[in-house]
Amino acid sequence: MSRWMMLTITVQSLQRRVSVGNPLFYMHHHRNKLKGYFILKLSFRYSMENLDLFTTDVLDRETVAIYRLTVIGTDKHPTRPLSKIHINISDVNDNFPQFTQAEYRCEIFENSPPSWVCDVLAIDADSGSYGTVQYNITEGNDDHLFTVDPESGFLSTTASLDRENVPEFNLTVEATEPNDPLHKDRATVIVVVLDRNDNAPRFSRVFLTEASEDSPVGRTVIQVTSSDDDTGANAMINYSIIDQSDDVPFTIDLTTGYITVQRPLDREMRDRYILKVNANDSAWSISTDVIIDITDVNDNRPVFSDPFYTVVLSEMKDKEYITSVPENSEIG
Ligand SMILES: [Ca+2]
Ligand SMILES: [Ca+2]
Ligand SMILES: [Ca+2]
Ligand SMILES: [Ca+2]
Repeated sequence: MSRWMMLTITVQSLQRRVSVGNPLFYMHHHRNKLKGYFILKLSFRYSMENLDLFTTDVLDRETVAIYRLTVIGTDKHPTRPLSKIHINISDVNDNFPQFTQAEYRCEIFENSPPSWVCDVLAIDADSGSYGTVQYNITEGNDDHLFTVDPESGFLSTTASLDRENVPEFNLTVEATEPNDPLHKDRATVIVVVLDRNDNAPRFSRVFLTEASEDSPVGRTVIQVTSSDDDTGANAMINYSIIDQSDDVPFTIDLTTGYITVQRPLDREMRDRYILKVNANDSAWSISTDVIIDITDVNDNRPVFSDPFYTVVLSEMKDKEYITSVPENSEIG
């Protein structure tokens, strides 16, 4: 930016035609006819008439860096160019670096070796050293897991990341002019750590329950639950009953883990089931025992051990205990 600029053009052939105070000359800018930016004024110095060129407003090199002006006489030959003036606007450091975005969102998979994450870019409209930008991470990088190339703005990791430890980083990057640290801009870089299936499911507890032997088919006896530190599909668990040599009267729901009665139970046939239940997240597989004790209900009538019981009775006094009859039924 240059406030007032004066340029003297001596146009000898014009001297006789110039009269002070009249609008004798005008300027063309080669591109967009910025007529208002310059004005020519007549002056007398060293016994000569001169044309002085003045600016009428602030110039901005970052808007127009070069003016190509044509001076045309207006008295007799209006269209004949009398002089051409090229003006290069010299730069001053009047622009700050500016990031192209206030916030950058970047993604990287966890467990990746140190690698490129994304680019940040700040632009300083000035030229040369006035427009040079240096990048730096100023906040959110306490563990030095990230680095930014000071010249290119390439952001990369220095170590592999663990999504289960820190799923997202919030970095502040700064773009500074090396020669003027007060000329700077800041931006936020959100680094989202993408998940890999690097955690196996874990069962939530020991699974031990009782089921009454008259439980109807379809009744839920227990729910097998598990957790997985991963996220999304990497934490989707499928359940199944495995390694069952004998046929078990239970089934498990693939996704909910509900174990339900599949066939009628009979405690007198079998009073305990130990199911081996598997949990699978498509990469990892774990299993646990689920113990189901079958509890009794009074579902057996008493049965006598002998078809006949013979006792010899003498005359009874009043009431008298005669004998006990063994019952052959099982508990119940
Ligand atoms: Ca600058
Ligand atoms: Ca400038
Ligand atoms: Ca997992
Ligand atoms: Ca993971």
